[in-house]
Amino acid sequence: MKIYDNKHIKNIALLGAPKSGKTLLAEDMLFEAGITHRRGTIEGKNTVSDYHEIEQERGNSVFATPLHTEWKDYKINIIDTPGLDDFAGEMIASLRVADTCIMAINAQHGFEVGSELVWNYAEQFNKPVILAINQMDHPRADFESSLQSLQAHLGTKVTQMQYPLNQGTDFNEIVDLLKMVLYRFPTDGGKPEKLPIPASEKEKADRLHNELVDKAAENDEKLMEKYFEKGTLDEDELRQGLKEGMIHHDVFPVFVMSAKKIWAQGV
Ligand SMILES: Nc1nc2c(ncn2[C@@H]2O[C@H](COP(=O)(O)OP(=O)(O)OP(=O)(O)O)[C@@H](O)[C@H]2O)c(=O)[nH]1
Ligand SMILES: [Mg+2]
Repeated sequence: MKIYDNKHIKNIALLGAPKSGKTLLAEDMLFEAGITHRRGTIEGKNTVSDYHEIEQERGNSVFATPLHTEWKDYKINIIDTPGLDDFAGEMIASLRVADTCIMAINAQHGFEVGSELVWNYAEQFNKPVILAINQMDHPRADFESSLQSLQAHLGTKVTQMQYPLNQGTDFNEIVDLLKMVLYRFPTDGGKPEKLPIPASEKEKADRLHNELVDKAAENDEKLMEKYFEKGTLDEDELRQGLKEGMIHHDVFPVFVMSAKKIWAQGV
């Protein structure tokens, strides 16, 4: 493995209510990065992260497990934390060292009691938080009510980056509001096709894209000036504004995914 300086090492903590899908997401991340060559399952008791006997017996994480991968010029440490409050100490220790947090939200339940407990800890550390609405493939997945529950609890800083086109068991399409494309995933997961947004979705996607541009511009005076000059912002400018917003806890971006089918793009 290459030697990395501190600037090129990033710690990402996976947080969320019990059973929201953090361990399975970690499993996907390792697989997608080519670190592993098969994806384990919780039921199969063979995930990389829940390797301890007690975790396999219980079927949930008990310890915060650091996992490692490389991306571009960075070493990424992924820390999979337990969602149960009994093991909150493990999560708090991970929050201390995290550069960014990804908080998994179960699309069946939205922002649930377990999410709130985790959020209260995360807020104390003031780290950037990405919200990932997971389990979009579940028959009871409900994106709109999950998003609304996030907005009700966390307010207008909740920033929609994507929405699913076909939630539920057939889920394989995501409209991405930053890139303004439709991602269609193959049945077994993996790399998606990038397609134009269908005409029937154009109006909705344009409206939500404009809201995203407003949000990005709000966080940076120079960007705001550019926005007034040009009437819009390009992808890099959007990323810059959103990044500023995330650092200052003014933006909590929301992505959609299925850890079970590795349909996560852009998270
Ligand atoms: N349908 C569906 N099931 C999922 C998905 N992600 C996770 N699950 C299931 O949800 C259950 C919990 O998944 P985990 O990955 O262990 O969840 P966790 O957040 O790590 O749970 P704790 O360690 O207890 O906090 C398992 O049965 C998974 O198979 C998903 O995207 N879709
Ligand atoms: Mg877990």
